[in-house]
Amino acid sequence: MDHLAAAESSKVGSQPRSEMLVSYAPATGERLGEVPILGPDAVRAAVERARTAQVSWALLPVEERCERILKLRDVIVDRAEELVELLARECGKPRAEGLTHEVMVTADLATYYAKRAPRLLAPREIELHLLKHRRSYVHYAPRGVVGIIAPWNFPFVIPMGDSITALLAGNAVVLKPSEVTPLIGVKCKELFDASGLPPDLFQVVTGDGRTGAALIDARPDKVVFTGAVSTGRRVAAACGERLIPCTLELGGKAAAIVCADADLERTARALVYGGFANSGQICISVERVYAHEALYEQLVERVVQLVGELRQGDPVAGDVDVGAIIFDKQLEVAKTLIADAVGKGAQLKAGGKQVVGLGSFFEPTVLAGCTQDMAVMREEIFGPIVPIMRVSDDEEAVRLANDSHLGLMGYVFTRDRDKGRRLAERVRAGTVMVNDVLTAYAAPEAPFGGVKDSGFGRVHGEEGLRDMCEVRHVSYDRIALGSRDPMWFPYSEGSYRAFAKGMRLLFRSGSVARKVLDLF
Ligand code: TXE
Repeated sequence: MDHLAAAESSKVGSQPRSEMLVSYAPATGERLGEVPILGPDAVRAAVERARTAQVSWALLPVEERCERILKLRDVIVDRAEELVELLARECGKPRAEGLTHEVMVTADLATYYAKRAPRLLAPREIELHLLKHRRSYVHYAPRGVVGIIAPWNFPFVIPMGDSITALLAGNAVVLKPSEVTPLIGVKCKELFDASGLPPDLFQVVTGDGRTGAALIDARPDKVVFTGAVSTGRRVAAACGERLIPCTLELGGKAAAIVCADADLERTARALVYGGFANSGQICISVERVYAHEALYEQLVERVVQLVGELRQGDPVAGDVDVGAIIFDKQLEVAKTLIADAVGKGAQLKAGGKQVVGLGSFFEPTVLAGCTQDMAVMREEIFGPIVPIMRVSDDEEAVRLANDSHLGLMGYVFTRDRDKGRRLAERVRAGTVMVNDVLTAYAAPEAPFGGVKDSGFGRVHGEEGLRDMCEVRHVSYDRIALGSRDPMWFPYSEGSYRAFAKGMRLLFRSGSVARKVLDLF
C-alpha cells in the first residue's frame, strides 16, 4: 500500500486536473479520501492571502486575539469525538491517545497561552547599565506569515499547537500537513473556520514534499518544520538561501538511564508506555535503555511481562493499547533494525515481527543484551521496539546516552531525586525527565526542542511564543543632552583623551569609579 498514490495530471474538460493524494487507513487499508497536491502557484496565492489577512489581525489587541483563540479551543473541545475518530482512522491511533496526546494537549496549550500571552508579549523594559541618559525596551511584533510544515506522527497537536502560538503572536499561518495524514490537515482548517476566525488567516496547503518546498519558496516570514533530520537539512538550506528564520524539530533517540535504586515497577511501566505509546512513533519515545546491572534482569523480565499484556489492533473496531504503523515504510525500518541487533547478539524477548493478516502493524518488541554498536541503539527507530543494554554504573550510562548525534529527550529513573536532577543535567538533550516519560511535551509552559542533529529553536514556553515575533528594540532619550553628543563629529584630540581616561576609570579592575559602579 502506497500512501502517496498521486494520480497523473489529467484533463477534465478543458481544466487541468491537479495531482491527487489518496489517504488510506493504516489499520485496514481502507481508502479514506483524497486531496489535491497543490503546486507553487496555489501555495504562493495562499501565502499572499494570508499576508493580507494578517494586517488586520495584527492590529487587534492581544487580549482580543486570545478571546478568538479560546473560541477555537471550544470548537476543538466540542468536536473532540469527531477528531479522535479521524485520528483513529487516518493514523490507526488508539482513541485514548487521540484524546489525551492530541486533542487535550492542544486544548490545554490554547488555554495556557490565551491566559498568558498578554503578559508574555507585553513590551519589556531593559535596564541600561551605562547609558543612563537613555531608556530602552523591547516589544514583540508579529513576523507576518508563518509557514508550518508538519509530520504524520502527531498530525493534530503539532501543527495546531504551533499555529495557535503563531496566531496569538499576531501572525497568519499557512500549514502544509504531511502527505501521509492530509485529511487531519483539512480537518484543522474546518475547525478554524467553524470558530469564526477570518478564513484567510489560517490556510492549509495539501501536498507532498514539493508543496512544502513551494511553501518555503513563497517566502513566509518564519518556518516551523517538524520531521526527519534529512528533510530538516533541506528545509534549513532552503530557508538559509532566502534568509527565512526557521525552527527545526527533528528526530530523537531518547535514552532511559535506569539507576540501581530505581523503583522497578514504575520504571518498567514507564518504559513500556514510553516505548509503545503511538506504536513508538514519537520523537521522544524511549528509544534505548541503559539499565544498571543490579536490576537489569528483573527489569527485562517485568518489561516483557507488561508487553505481553498489551492489546494491539484496529482502534476503530474496539479498545486497544497499541495501534497501527501510520507510515508503512517504517515496517521495513523496524525489521532491518531487529535483524541487525539479533545478528550482533541481542536477544529477542518479545515481538519481532510484522503482524500478519492485519493492515500495517508491528508487534511490540523488546530486545535485551543490546550493545552500543547495534543500529537499534544508534538510529532513530520510530516503531514499537525497546532495546535494553546492561551497564555497570551511572557514569557509563551517561556516557552512552550522550554518545548520539541526536539530543531531543532523555530519561533518568532513580529514587534519589537529587541524583536524578544531577544526572539529568549531564544528559545533552533539550529536555530530560526524571521518573516519567513523554509528558514534558504536554507542558505548554516549558520550552521544547532539540540540540545536536535534533534541530534548533524552541516551541512552547515563553521562548516559543516570543520566537513567533520579531524582537524589536526601541531606545529613547530620558534626559535632553543638548544639540551635540560628545561621541559625534567632529572628532578631536581633546575628546579622544577624555574618552580614553573615561574608559580606564570605568573598565579597569581596581579603579575607584569601577568599585563604586560595581556596588550597584
Ligand atoms: O518526514 P519528512 P516523514 C522522522 C522519523 C521518520 C522520518 C520520516 O525519523 O521516520 O522523520 O518521516 C515535508 N521541503 N520524524 O517522511 O519526510 C513533508 O511533506 C519542505 C520525526 O514524514 O521529513 C512533510 O509534511 N518540506 C518527527 C514534512 O516535511 C518537505 C515526526 C515531514 O516529512 C520537503 C515525524 C522539502 N524538501 C517524522 N520534503 C518528529 N521529530 O516528531 C518533505 N517535506
